[in-house]
Amino acid sequence: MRMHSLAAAAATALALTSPAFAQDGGQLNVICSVQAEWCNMIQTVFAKTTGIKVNMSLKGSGEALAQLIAEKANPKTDVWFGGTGDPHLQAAEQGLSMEYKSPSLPQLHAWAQQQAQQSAYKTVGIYSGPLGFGYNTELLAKKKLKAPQTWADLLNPALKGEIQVANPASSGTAYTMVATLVQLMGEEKAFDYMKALHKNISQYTRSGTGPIKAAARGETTVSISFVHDGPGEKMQGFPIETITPSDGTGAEIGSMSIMKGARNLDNAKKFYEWALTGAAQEMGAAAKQFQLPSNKSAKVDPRVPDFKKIKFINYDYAKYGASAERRRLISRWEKEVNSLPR
Ligand code: S7P
Repeated sequence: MRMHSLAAAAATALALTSPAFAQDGGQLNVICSVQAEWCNMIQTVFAKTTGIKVNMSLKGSGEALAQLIAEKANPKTDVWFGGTGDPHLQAAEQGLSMEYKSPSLPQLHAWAQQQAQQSAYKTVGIYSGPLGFGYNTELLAKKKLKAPQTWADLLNPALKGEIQVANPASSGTAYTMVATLVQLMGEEKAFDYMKALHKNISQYTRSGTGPIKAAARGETTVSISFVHDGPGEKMQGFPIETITPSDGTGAEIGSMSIMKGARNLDNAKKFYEWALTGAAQEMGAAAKQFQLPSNKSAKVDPRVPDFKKIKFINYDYAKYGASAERRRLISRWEKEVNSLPR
């Protein structure tokens, strides 16, 4: 199926509410780590296109990796779709995912191909998105505060108890923040910074998307989040804006992997190839999620953050996607940051 517009993708998905459509192509078990609306859309459209029934389970990246480790001896998942790239690299390193070199790789941006190469083709980039801040414009105005522009701005004592970020032990988003700060400031300074930031944090949430939803709904003033999650909240009418820090930030390479021992391997490969097409990737924006698609032919919605205007660090995905480095940084964060009183 080739869809020509986001609207067509959305319309197709919405039209598929009939339980009567054929599902005789077997089944596929997918862990989906993007937000529910996108997961539901791909579940419906892929089933309609191929006749393959998709059993979909929704989990953030950190939780998804934990489940895949738990089911290693008896794999139940065929494909892991979406979620931050670091845990996909860890899954590759730990032998949880299988090598699959897609013929579609040349159609992808270099960063997505690089994610495949550095995992020995056990994962691939499907989207990218920058880390930054979300802020509730009404709460900021009420507090007579300016929007934060830099990482240092988050240390303003006026923001005490006003910032939410996820817990890096459970969230790929928050681990991206830790790895970004370490690369931006150097490890010692980054930990000093996170200790100071801790005083302003009201809550470390389990999932990475929680803080921007909380900021949108006025439950916190500022969030540290992927900025592509902002426009979807704004479209629901919430007073939320996003910004990337002017002193530099990191980006995720949202990834996809086929799991080793997949029980529905042929269907897993069909899904993987379909999910790499430009048309399938345009469903992200149709489902109000504004990551940059990895297929060069996918239309880029104007609400996708403009990467050319953002100051990026040169994120070392191989180093910070390694299990030992992730374990070390998270345990240091638990010991030196999370244990501090506020
Ligand atoms: O779909 C939004 C998004 O921010 O969520 C994904 C991911 O599951 C976040 O995982 P954590 O809950 O573990 O932080 C991101 O890949 C994606 O951009």
